[in-house]
Amino acid sequence: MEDGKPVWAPHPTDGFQLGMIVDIGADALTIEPLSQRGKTFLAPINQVFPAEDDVNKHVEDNCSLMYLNEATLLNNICVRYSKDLIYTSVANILIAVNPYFDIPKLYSPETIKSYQGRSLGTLPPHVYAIADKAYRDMRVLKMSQSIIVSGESGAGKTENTKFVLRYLTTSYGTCQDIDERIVEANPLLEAFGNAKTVRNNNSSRFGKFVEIHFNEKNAVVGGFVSHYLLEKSRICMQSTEERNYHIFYRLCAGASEDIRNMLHLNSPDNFRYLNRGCTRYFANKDSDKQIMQNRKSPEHGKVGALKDPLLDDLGDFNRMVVAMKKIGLDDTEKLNLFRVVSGVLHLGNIDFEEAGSSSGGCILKNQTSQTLEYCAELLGLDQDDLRVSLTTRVMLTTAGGAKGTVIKVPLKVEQANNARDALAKTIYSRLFDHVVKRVNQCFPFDTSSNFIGVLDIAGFEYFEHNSFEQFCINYCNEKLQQFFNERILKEEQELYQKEGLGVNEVHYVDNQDCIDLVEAKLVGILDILDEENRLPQPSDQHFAEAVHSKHKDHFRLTVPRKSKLTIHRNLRDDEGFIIRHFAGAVCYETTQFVEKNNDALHMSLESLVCESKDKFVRDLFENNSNSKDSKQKAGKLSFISVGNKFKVNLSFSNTFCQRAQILSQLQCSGMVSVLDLMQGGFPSRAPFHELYNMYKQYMPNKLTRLDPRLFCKALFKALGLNKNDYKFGLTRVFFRPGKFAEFDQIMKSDPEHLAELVKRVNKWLV
Ligand code: AOV
Ligand code: MG
Repeated sequence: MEDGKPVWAPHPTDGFQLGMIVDIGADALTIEPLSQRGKTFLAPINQVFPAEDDVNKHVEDNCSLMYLNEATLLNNICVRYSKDLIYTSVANILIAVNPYFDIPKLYSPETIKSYQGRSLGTLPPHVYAIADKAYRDMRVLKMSQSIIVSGESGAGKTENTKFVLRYLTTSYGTCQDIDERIVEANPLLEAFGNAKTVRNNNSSRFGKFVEIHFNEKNAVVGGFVSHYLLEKSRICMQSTEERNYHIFYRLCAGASEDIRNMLHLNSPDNFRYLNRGCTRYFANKDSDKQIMQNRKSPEHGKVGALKDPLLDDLGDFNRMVVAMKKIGLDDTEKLNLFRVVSGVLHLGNIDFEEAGSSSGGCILKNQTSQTLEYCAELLGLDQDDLRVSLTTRVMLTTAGGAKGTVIKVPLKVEQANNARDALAKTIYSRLFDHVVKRVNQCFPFDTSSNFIGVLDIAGFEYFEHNSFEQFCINYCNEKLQQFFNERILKEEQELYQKEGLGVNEVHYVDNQDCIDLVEAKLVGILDILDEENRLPQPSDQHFAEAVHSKHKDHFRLTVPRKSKLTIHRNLRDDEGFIIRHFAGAVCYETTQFVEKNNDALHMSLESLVCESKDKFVRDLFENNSNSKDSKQKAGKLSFISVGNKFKVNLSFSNTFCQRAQILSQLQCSGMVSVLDLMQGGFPSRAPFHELYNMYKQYMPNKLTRLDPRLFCKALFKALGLNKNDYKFGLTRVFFRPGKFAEFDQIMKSDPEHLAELVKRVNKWLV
């Protein structure tokens, strides 16, 4: 930082502000803000950064700025955002800012065409450029590739994932039918697996890995979707201002009169599973265009409003039906799905009250209502069997003989409520499994050489109240961040070392301790919770105490301050814990952790649905090995850990431009560490033999007789490239940010220019 040059100094809401250094102290600088001449403030030295000469200038690749630091990164992204340029690259990584409205032509077929076959860096940063790089790398390296999308809830992961899929199928597909199906599978998956949350009107409540498969000619042949744990608790309860899965409301809003009558549907207000999240049914009459325009208003961030003008259940229903048709679902299959969805809704309306006898059991409330009848009819069950199974549990006693005797134990009201909800959750999640399976059947492939995979998970979340769902989702994001750290920061540095480049080490925050806190054997929070679930009388409070006592001085774990928990809910301190995640501290309330961690369904209910008269319902359960498992455990109150399922699944290796928030997202995502690395690093690289094969056709014989390493050395010398722009490692050349693209362009320039080049090489060789 030089005298008289402006610097970026911290600002509470904007992240940074421009100022001049007026005095230098031992560990603080005195800064005079440019916006408030005459006033000064102190700023820690390590939080003040040099600014670019022209702060209104912006660059496509952040690495080509003169100064690489978090302040210039933030400013670059914000200047670009103000011009509707939402994509910015940092070497090979793409940053996307959510615009919350459709930017004209940004994703048009013409734009798709323009990115095909173009090297990264030759066109403005775009998610299409990343998709094309993955494709070209797959072709050249003959290896499958993966694209990982990360970011907070609402950041735009799912939207960008869809753009990648559309780009690849449009550009490299040959069978229009398959291509269309890969794209159209999304509206269907989202209908069943996405919901409105406080952070995102279309929040993914499951993780997915979508593979697009290619044949040996590198043309799209099919696709495959793997899904990770759907958030099941949402089926029975939602937080204030949140909704259940889209499909429920869409079906109520859009089903024809006939279907409505057949499924006994009416307004969502009448269903317990829909009317408790406080969001009332609301069919939007605005046209789509108006909806999109609304998104740009400052109100757009308030997605939690009761009557959400951004949701259009009727229109979405119609779009979903079109998608179902396109992927090949016939009317019977469609009706099967709708029937089970309605069955779950009616199941939720079954109420219980105390039996009033000495049995301590319960009976159905409003015996005269048709709820039980509707539910039984839609799910193909016998009414009486359903009633009995919901209010009693079959137990196997082992006393008095090896074989044991079957007895029926009456359930208390609360137990019956739990049994009902467990049944609803199981049915719906089996239905979701079926939807994914069905989707996979619609783009089958016989042979596949390689695939490009896109990972889209539920993003990091922190609400006013955070529960087990947020805990699982944030743990998942913690794992993904670790993958990023390892893949980008650790491996990159190891490579520099191996190739002998002598680049300074960059430090980054390792989050292994946080992951251990969650998943370590015995002492990890997940295992403590499982342990609690196995106790004869598990309690959320006892669980929280156990967590605190096992991790007394853990850097990542603290007891919530009184105010945090007690303000809203009269909770005590010991009914929660705070975890310091990579993306910020989150206070979890442990009420219901135990209940939500248990996926078990009573045997009597399980066998009831397994023997449904409805073949579709029966199949949902039959094709699943889980049900066999729990049959073997007959009688025992089985417990199936949700948390552990999450753990197993994870072993994969809305804001405006509010600057301070964006800054924190950039810091948390590790982008600032990446910048530090890039500052002294060489993000593009190419093995000698690859460069040799790529360019030898243009070069004189004399040169091509050299071995690849010498060939490259000679070529670079002859081109007169700036020595600071590249480095020769042991097996490959490393380029400073943006320099490989420049080099590539020289090499692929017009014939005249090339002839001139060859002359120069010849001259140099002499
Ligand atoms: P997420 O996947 O990252 O959140 P989404 O991809 O669902 O977030 O984006 C949220 C909303 O932002 C979308 O429904 C769009 O309205 C809007 N949006 C995002 N990207 C764009 C874009 N490029 N152009 C226009 N609008 C966009 V979550 O699934 O909650 O973690 O669990
Ligand atoms: Mg999403």
